[in-house]
Amino acid sequence: MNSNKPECERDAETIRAPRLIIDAVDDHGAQLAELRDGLLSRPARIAPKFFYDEQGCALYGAICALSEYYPTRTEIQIYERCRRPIAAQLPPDGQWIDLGCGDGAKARDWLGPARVRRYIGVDFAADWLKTTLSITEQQFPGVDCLGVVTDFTRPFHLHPVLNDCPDAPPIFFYPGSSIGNFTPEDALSLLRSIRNHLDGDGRLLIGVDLVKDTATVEAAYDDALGVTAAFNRNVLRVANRLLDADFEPHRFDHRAFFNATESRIEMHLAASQGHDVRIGEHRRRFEAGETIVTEYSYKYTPERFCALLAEAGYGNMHYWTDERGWFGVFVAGAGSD
Ligand code: AVI
Repeated sequence: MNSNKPECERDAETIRAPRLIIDAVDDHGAQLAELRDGLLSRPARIAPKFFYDEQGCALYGAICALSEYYPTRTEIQIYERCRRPIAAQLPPDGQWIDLGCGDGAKARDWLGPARVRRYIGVDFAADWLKTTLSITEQQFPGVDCLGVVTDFTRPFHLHPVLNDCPDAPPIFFYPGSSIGNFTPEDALSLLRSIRNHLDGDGRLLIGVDLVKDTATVEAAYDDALGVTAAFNRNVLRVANRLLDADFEPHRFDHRAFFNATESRIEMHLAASQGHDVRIGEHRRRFEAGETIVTEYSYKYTPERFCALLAEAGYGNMHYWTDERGWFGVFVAGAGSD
């Protein structure tokens, strides 16, 4: 009998269907209002989270495989080369919180080396999560697997879930340099939100794209095959579906450039000629050359990112980069309160 044990200490055979906790995620009305208001504002903007419908996820997968898009493969190289020293900075027998887990592949490579006791996938998309949990449970029958459906880009509270295993320190994993898609202010709030879950041995393991020469970074966001352009334009199809709008993606050009003052790639969609667009009950004119801001991707220096971590209350920081210094992997713990 083991039903009185915390979930993470039960025998693997007793864990069946993937367990999902739905954390009052989706205020669909608020999401639609955000999308509509952004498109009606001047300049027009769309939050990058709207990129990722089924087609957007497939296009993003294709971007990650492009020769120009260095971040994914550089981050994986760092993990492969530095797995042991990184794992040495992480507490054993912890709870691995995989933020925005997607297919969970990057996290699964850590479950053995970091001797993880419990895996918690966190994502906005419940369908992704179910598949990720099934695969992870199958590959790691000794690891307790759990999913939380939530929008962790807003302040979040995983304490009730983590307290189920109070002696297993949390390790938050946020790979892929998605932190770069937040403004520094929003990145600070997210880092603080994570920090609020850490004490003692808890850690954050995070991947961050670093500042480099402009040509390399611009090519990564404007590839020769036009995959990133398709990814960018696809967000207009998402807007059409969600808002009953009539954007014609081919009437917008993909623009991607490095803004050195802000240290960020900016992605825009620029109207190729002046034309009107219906957005639900509204009409909006886009003049020739007028743009919709679709994404910022901030690039940090290691010093700047460590300063952001310190400002968010972290201490005990370590980082690793590839030999070109293009990408950084940071481990940080709770600083002194
Ligand atoms: C998801 N995120 C980290 C990607 C990036 O590099 O900012 C999204 C992306 N946009 C264009 N290409 C990739």
